[in-house]
Amino acid sequence: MIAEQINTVNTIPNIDAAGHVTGRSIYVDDIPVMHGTLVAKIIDSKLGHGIIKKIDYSKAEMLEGIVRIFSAKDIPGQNEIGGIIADEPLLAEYKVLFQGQPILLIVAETEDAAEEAIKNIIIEIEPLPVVIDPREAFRQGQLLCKSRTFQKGNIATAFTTCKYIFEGTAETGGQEHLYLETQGAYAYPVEGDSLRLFSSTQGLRHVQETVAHVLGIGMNKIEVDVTRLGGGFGGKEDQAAMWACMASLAAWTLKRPVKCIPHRMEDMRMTGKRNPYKSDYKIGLDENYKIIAYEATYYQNGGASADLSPAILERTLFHGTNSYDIPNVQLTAHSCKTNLPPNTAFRGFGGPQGMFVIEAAIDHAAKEAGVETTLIQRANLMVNGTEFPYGQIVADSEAKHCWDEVVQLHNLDNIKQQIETFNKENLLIKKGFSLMPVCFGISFTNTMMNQARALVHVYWDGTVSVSTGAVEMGQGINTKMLQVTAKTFGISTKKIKLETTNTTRVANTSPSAASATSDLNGKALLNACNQIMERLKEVVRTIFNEAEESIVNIIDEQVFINGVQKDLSWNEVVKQAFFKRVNLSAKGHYATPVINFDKTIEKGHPFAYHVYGTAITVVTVDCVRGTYEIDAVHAVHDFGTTINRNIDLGQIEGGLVQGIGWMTMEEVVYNGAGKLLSNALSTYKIPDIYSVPKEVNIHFLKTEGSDLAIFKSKAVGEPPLMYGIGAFFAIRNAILAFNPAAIIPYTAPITPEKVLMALYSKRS
Ligand code: LUZ
Ligand code: MOS
Repeated sequence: MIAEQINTVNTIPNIDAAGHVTGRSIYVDDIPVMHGTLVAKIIDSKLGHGIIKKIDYSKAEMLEGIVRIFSAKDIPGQNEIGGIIADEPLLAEYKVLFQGQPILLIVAETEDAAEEAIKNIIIEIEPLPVVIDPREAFRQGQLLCKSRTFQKGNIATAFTTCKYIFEGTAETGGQEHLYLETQGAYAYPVEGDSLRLFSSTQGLRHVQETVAHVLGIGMNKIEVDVTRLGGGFGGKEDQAAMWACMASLAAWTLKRPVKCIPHRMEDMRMTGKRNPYKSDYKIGLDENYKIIAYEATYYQNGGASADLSPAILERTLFHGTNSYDIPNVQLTAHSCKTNLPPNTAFRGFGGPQGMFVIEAAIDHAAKEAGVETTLIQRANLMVNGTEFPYGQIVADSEAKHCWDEVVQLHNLDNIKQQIETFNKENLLIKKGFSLMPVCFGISFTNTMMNQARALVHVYWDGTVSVSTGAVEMGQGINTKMLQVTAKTFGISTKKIKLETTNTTRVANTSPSAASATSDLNGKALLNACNQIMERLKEVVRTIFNEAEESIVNIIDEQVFINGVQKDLSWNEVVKQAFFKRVNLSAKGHYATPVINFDKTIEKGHPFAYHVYGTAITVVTVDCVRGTYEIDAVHAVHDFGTTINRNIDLGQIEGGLVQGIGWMTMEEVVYNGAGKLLSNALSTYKIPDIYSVPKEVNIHFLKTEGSDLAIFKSKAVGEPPLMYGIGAFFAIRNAILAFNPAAIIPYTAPITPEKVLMALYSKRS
């Protein structure tokens, strides 16, 4: 019965779909504005590093339509923001550390007035040297936080026993989030020196507490409300706070409604992106290509302040060995302080950066040893019972299962044969392929963050209101929460309304991030629904004079006792409960059990479970032009028991294409002065309909799923992004088919320009 219900609920479409295609979905800029709403615009630094000598806005402030110009001195509370380390001034006072750093906030009646005023502001900055390279920052001792090392076995002695040892470097670039909806916030004063704040944020608590600190007041005076986001991808996990602080500072001081929403180019130059990494690796193998030792040092480009970089650094370490079982490992990570906007969370959160390095090391070893990369990959996939470098014992490994299934389903031998034949027959077009295994840990690496709450009201007409701490950002979380509620109550989804995410209904939320939103909020919601359900069952037993052991169910809104249908509907039970003065509301709480991590020894059991998968990527490279196409991606993915097949497939496809974009075409470029050159969609290329794989096949691995996943439906947000790494290696292999002596550094993205250079390069 339960299984059937899951299946019927399983088919529901994303409840936001109709609103999105008809333009009725409400984003921050669609909220009806109050009378007298002002606009806030940020004046940002045009220099990458320097000492502020003079700021003069006296003339600008006198202009028509200008209400007020705020500088650091006008902040009533604390100027320093930052979720992990408070090291980032909201408005720069003495120094600027990056181009795009906010210095002043203009509040005006209209945007035009603000633009006019900007021309009349004088800011003098004495330039200092700009550092944008993480290795250079490291040499200068510029670090954002303590460096960390994960260790297993003993690499020093292990390397002495290896038959093959290879060393090299690997680099991955940044990535612009390019959420369709830019950052933004709208704030207005309410009674009691309080604020109501609409923010495009993944993390309501962080916005609420940051605004409270900046204003020097309690969190209880700030109500944050989120309808939905037009995408986040990590870019609004912490960085939404800055825009919220700007709108709030003005609204609270002026006692007027204020909107602060940047244009695309302002958003692109002022916000941080995925952390670029430069890394060193050393890999040692025995005569059977078993990896005996692996050493990596990661230089993370953190930007000018810590933001989430320390946590991202940590996840790089957690995923440094991807899906491989390696007995001796040493991974060291440095978070380097550079004169760039603070880099931040981006789908995968440092995991992809770490995985690229081990894949590069394995590919390097294979090419030098003269064997196929896939041979080394397959020979080292982990199995249950082995230990991750951070101490967690592998208990749920589907690594070989996924690999073998995709190899068999898509007949890898046949693919290889076809590619070989094609490459023999074509002189100037070459194909290549790769396999990319993925193992991603599910839970915030910071154990404390793995908690959530939900508030459910059953109104006495039988309709239901659901609030959770989850933020809908296009990933379909509201649809999944609707399914959890409908299934638990045994009622139609039509009876249920998903409310906005709001700090007065659900407090102290963790951000919707780490792929953990459905699990954490779903389990909290399940807990709330079950509390109400137990009370309703008691009401039913009373009505029918049934003993406590009798089993009450509600299926399709009808009451069953011990499997026998009664003449009593959901609506009637709810009404009866209300008459009997039974509480029809509940607050659910969930904290992931089992998990722990001890940073002093860098060991523990940080993840509730892991998600596995393997993708085969096939590409075609035009060896005259350096352009390429992704022919196909075939993946076997571990969904557990999915509760919504189509939404999960959408997450896989979106993640995959975003990963391919990061690896192949998205190139964040700053010049030596720290100026963002890829500052618009004309200079920053993301995958479009023409650059997606021609064919995508996603297979659902048949597994049970984990009890720590909501209804055993495993987390799906971030893991598929890493399939995109396969595109890099497939393109690299196609280039080698054209020119076996090509020099192709492990430097992503592998743009068409780089492909062209590599095609005609030669090892000396
Ligand atoms: N955010 C965070 C994340 O604060 N901690 C994490 O472990 C994490 N992982 C993935 C994405 N966002
Ligand atoms: Mo994220 S990188 O899960 O906000």
